[in-house]
Amino acid sequence: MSETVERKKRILSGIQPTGTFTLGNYIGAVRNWSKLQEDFECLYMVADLHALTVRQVPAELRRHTREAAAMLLAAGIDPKQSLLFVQSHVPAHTQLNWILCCNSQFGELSRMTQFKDKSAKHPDNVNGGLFTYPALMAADILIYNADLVPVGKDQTQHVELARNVAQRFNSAYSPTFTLPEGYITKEGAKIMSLAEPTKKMSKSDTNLNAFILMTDDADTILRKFRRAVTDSEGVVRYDPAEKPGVSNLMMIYNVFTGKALAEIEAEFSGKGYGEFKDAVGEVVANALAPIQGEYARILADKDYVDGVLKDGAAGASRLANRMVEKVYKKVGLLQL
Ligand code: ATP
Ligand code: LTN
Repeated sequence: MSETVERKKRILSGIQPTGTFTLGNYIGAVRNWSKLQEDFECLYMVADLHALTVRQVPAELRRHTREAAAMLLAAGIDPKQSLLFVQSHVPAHTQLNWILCCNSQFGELSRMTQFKDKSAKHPDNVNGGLFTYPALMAADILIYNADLVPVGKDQTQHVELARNVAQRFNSAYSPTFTLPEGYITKEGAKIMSLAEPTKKMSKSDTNLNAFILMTDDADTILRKFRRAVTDSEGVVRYDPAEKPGVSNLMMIYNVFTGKALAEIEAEFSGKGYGEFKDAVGEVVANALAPIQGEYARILADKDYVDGVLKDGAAGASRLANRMVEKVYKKVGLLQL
């Protein structure tokens, strides 16, 4: 990847290796990543440092990190087109992080809903990293001058913060960072929990029926959808406020079939939720099957995955180190 004046727009995104990816991660983020590779210069990252903001079992974090990389490759990230790397393999991110921490305000960090949610979820471990999480995420983005950041809706607040920090730095020193924008698809920007459809589907949910994992087999997928919480009306109708469960399932069906919501309503008019849920389960199982095949194949070749990550880290480091050098100079750190 060379930096020319007339460069393609650049994309950066990341995902935490906090567990196996869910259908929410796939629909909201990962599914779009491979599609963007043609038109953009893409960097995709396994955000292992961010995962440490919640206590992790070391051996599991290591395993999940490699699995995350394998899943991204299975989902269509092409290492010939894009850079795929692990966050901690590019130390420049943490070097820039400190500078951005010093340019982030306590007030703005306190307003982040993810911080509030995760503090409530882990009241015994409200650590400094959890609080400054968005400054590290800003470093991930700004270090590459990324133009667009494809994420699910829950991450828009963090991308906004990165933009504000960039703007603040640029005006305090001199134009340095590109102002990034979130890139959020209309469909499936927020897939909800199957057990509590007013909450986002999350891979760290303790209720195993809340999510579909990318590695779930067809029977498990069908079973989880059959159990999905709906309502007592018995009509397949899109109304996220009144019918969050059914609307969530309709959105998932829409993503994989391309059928409009009105078309889905017509298709299941007069039919019960049982038939509808089975139809959703089937399209999801069919969509995931080829990815799962690829995933098993790729994961079995550890050397290949590690080789991709090494190349990715080398390519990303070249770009990132240049930016850190520039920033350190601008803020007045002595260069010898
Ligand atoms: P955790 O449960 O550990 O917080 P998570 O499942 O929320 O993890 P992240 O690693 O934080 O996942 O997010 C990776 C990407 O997936 C982000 O772009 C995020 O916006 C997106 N994403 C996560 N959950 C959903 C969801 N339910 N619907 C749509 N997009 C989602
Ligand atoms: N915070 C993100 C993961 C993440 C990320 C990034 C996303 C870390 N660094 C940079 C986009 C750009 C999350 O999904 N929770």
